[in-house]
Amino acid sequence: MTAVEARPAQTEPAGSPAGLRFPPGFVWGAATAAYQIEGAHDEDGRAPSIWDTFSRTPGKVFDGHTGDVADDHYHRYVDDVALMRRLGLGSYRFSVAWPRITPGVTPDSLGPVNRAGLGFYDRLVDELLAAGITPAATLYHWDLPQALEDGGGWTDRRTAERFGEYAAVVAQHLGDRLSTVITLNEPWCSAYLGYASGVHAPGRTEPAAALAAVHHLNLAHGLAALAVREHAPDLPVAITLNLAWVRPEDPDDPADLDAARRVDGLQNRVFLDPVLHGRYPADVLADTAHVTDWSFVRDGDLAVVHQPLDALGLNYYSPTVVRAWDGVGVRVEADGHGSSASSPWVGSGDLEFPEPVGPLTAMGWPVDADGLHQLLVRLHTEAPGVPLHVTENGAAYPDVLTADGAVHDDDRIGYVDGHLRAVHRAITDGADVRGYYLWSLLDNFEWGYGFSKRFGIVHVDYDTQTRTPKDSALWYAEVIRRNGLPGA
Ligand code: IFM
Repeated sequence: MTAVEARPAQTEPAGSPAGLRFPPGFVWGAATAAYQIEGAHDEDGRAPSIWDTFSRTPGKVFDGHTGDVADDHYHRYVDDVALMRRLGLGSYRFSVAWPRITPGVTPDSLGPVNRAGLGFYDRLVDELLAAGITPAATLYHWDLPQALEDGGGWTDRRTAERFGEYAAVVAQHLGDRLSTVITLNEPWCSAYLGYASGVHAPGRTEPAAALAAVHHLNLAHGLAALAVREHAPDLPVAITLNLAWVRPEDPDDPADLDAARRVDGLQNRVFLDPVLHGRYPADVLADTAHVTDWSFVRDGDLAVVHQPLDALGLNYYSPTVVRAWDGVGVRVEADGHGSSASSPWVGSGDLEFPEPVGPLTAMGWPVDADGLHQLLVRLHTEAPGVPLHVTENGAAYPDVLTADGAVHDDDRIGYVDGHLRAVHRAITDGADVRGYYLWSLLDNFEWGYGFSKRFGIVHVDYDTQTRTPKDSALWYAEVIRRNGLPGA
């Protein structure tokens, strides 16, 4: 393994002639999620999650793999933390697997706390702190206990209630040592990919259920924030959203503009508005009225969702271009009436997404860092006073471990460099961006794509579990050391 020595970050002011420097104290991190890296799927009392069930269902994961072993991080976390330290990471964002913490949870009862499951995160957090790395924990990164899905999953408000209780357990046990707790990761994916398009666990294709899931995820965030504040009052609370930078294909076409409004509503404002302002957007309620009457929103719920935030996390990968459906080809609305039941765009009306234009990553996602700048500036305006963190950003590319024992991933370096410049521009424009977490530290189980897509800055050989820092990891270590980018 390449040795990378951690050195203290420099702290020149942003815009210094010495190069592109970030503000003093800017947090440089990397992120992962439990099911994607931990493995140890049946150890120390862990119960099955919806992703265990889904990945075992033939045809659901592209290469037929599961997260049973993944990166075996559960057993290798000491070495993985040592690697983070050598890279000089200031912070590590990981997620806690709910099925390890209360494996006996049912829709009506949290069940006993599993000390062995908690013990893993105890040890991980202590190891991180000993390495000088601040631990930022996400409470939910998609691995819902299967027993809760059997009772309705996120379509049932009891799941939100149990989530609040689970959040209290984590806050009581780890709250004194975490730097931040993030309630949910990308609830858009949990709701729409899990319950409308069905490409994520639990694989349901029920548009009305997806909107119930949206609300219960929002409610879960609020209940968790309240629980954390009760049990760990000093622990900063955040939520991470994968917001879309939505652009109409033709900004002069009113139909395209309206399509962009509808996508913005379903992806961005249906989460931002209740969390930041305690209300659902009227246009989204109207657009989706033919799918559901939203009667799952009870009196008082929105006040619970609307908790003060100590930070807001943004995950950004690529822009979203949309146009009105031209009457030819596949329209994308999932309206519950059989038009396109496998679309995540519940009640969107007729719209479509043009073929993305390159350059593209291995996911087929266009590379356009402007969206990151635009979204950070928008969040700064919509959530004044709330510190922002880029909690995920990165790219999959077809990496090759070459004969020299390295991975020369210049394309990933270019991607991250461009996006860091966009973050820097947003800071210059006034956005209060405090940190950046690269997705991902390690190659890992990329959900429905299995192990076929590699997002890591560290290559993982899944047969031997050998970790090899890619060129991007060495480059990122240098960015961290300089607290900025070379040249401007
Ligand atoms: O791997 C995922 C992660 O779990 C959530 N955000 C997007 C990443 C890349 O698809």
